[in-house]
Amino acid sequence: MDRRSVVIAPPPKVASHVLRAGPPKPRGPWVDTATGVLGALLLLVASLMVVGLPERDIILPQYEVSTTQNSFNYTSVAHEFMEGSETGRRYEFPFEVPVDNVVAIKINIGFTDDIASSDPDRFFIELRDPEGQIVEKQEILSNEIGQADRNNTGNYLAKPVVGEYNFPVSSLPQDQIVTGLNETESETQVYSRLMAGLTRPTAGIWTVRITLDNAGDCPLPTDPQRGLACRVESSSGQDTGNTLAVELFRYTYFDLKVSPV
Ligand SMILES: [Ca+2]
Repeated sequence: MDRRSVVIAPPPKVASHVLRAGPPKPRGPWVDTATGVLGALLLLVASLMVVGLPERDIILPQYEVSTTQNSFNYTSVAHEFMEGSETGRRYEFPFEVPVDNVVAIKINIGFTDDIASSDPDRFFIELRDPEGQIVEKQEILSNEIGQADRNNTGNYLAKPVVGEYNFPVSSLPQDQIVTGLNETESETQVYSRLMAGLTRPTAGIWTVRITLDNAGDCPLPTDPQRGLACRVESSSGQDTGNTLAVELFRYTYFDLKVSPV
């Protein structure tokens, strides 16, 4: 028997694969672009949802608000003023103003010197509000000396005088466009809301206080012709007073007109 040596040899190596982590496969540039576009689209959709979803659109009503003016006239009322005492010199004409929101008061005051050839008369005029406060300032009303009558030598013709006074009381609101506070605020509610902020209390008794400062007497001898005529009109040479009239007392007040735009 052929003995052969047996060589014990290690088993042949078997090729083995070892799995190792390696660097990621490089991506192409289009992948990044696509991802970016997708992200932007998602963001856009999300944004649109945020804008579109919240409740529903609220459209508030709009109103055109314009200011209107109204006025009321008191017609002539007269009083006789006399020198000699404070009560004779002064009188207060009362006028009831039943509304708020007065913006202006106009007063016309007139008188005629009852001794045409005498020196001028002079009155102080004050408008006082319901609180008794003087409005603006004191005014002075005086007449001119009467003119010699061409058709009747020695006679003089008195020149009636009328003073017109405008007293501002408050400013006039401006026209405007107003948006409702909510969807259902009505014209009436807008009117009430605005008027609550604009109303100025003016209702009450207003007075025109007149004071006779001086009733001019007959002139000094420097004007003998007029002096002579005056002595015919007033033997004492004195002018003791005159009747004066508040010929017009007009108060103007505002209101609002609210209409849908
Ligand atoms: Ca006079």
